[in-house]
Amino acid sequence: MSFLKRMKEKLMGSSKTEKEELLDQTTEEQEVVEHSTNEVEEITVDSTKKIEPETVEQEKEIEEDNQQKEEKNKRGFSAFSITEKFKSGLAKTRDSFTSKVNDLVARYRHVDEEFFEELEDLLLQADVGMETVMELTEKLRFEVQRKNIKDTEGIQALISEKLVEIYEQGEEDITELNIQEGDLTVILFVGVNGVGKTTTIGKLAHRFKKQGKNVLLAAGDTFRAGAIDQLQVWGDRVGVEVIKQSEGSDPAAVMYDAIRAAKNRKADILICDTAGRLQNKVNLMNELEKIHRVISREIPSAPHEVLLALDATTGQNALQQAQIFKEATNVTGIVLTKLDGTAKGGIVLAIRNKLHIPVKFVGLGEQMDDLQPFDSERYVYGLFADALDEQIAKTEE
Ligand SMILES: Nc1nc2c(ncn2[C@@H]2O[C@H](COP(=O)(O)OP(=O)(O)OP(=O)(O)O)[C@@H](O)[C@H]2O)c(=O)[nH]1
Ligand SMILES: [Mg+2]
Repeated sequence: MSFLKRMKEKLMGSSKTEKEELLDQTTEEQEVVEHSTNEVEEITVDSTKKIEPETVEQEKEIEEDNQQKEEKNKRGFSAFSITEKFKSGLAKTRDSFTSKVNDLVARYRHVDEEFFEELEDLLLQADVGMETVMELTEKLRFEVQRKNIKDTEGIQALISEKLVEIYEQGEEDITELNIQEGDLTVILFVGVNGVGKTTTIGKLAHRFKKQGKNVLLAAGDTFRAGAIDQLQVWGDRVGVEVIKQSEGSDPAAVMYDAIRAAKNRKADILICDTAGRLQNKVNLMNELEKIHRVISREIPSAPHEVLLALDATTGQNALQQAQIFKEATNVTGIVLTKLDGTAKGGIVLAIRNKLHIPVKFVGLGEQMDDLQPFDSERYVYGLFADALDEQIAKTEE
């Protein structure tokens, strides 16, 4: 099936995975409002709530709005659907990168060498990375020749399809977490200061809880003042227990306690926070090794996932961090945070190509539901949404 057809299915909510994932989503979206006093309050927004109209025009507007909502519900496509989240989370990248691509397509009516060269420049500016750019344009040149494509109209669909191919590299299910069904799964988070580890742990705990799992958190960042409290705030917000010791204690000892507690409480998932200080590589290796050792002494197959949090807004710097952590510990996946905060969302592709570690989740905002499993098709759709919408509409049923 072509990329456009698959995307159309995802947008219409008729594909199996979309439906399965929608079951995961609550129909009511929860919004978290953080007050300046640091108190946290949950507000439930009920999308079905009726607003009383004051004028005839208003009544008409509301009716149209309700019709649209109904239409979307019939298609199993809520306003907060996953695809929409990717689309809005990638708005900054789309605004800068994609509008330039659209501009390029408008300026060059015909696909020629100069068009490819300018396209390469644009991709490099979006942090896609040299290797990926070269691989992409090579594939494009080949397809253009094979299909005898002459003009640039609609080339965004071809670019999208090839980007997905490059990302997937023939592998399937690369974003799946290694979950031990019916047994305890231990997930360890690593990453430098401020990349979003603790926030992501909170969002992930929320996600698991919605799936009915029994979740426990381990406050392994005993180094930074306030880190334990910050995790506790998330624990309270999500409604999960946090296993902690006092500031300055040995993180490995916290892990030991947490695993014992998780076993006693028959928890399904234990998520462990760690300190973000990036000292020299030897210290980092020693500390992570110790944590690792304590965890696997209690459960030989654990940790089942070591997730490295990287901040998308740091660009190429994120790649260097990943390299260091990759050497220090067995990173099984990447969580790319703050993708909504950068215009250089192409970094996802560079990470995949350079590090060969799959991006398992992306952070698309600061709300609890803004952590999404990475989906290369939705990501690429998010990059080119407007141009693709037109072409998707043209594809036959
Ligand atoms: N816009 C946006 N902000 C995010 C996202 N993820 C995290 N943040 C913000 O990034 C900031 C740092 O997040 P933390 O979770 O404290 O980072 P950390 O890695 O635990 O930091 P340390 O504990 O200092 O190592 C917070 O203000 C978060 O709200 C995201 O996906 N999008
Ligand atoms: Mg933290």
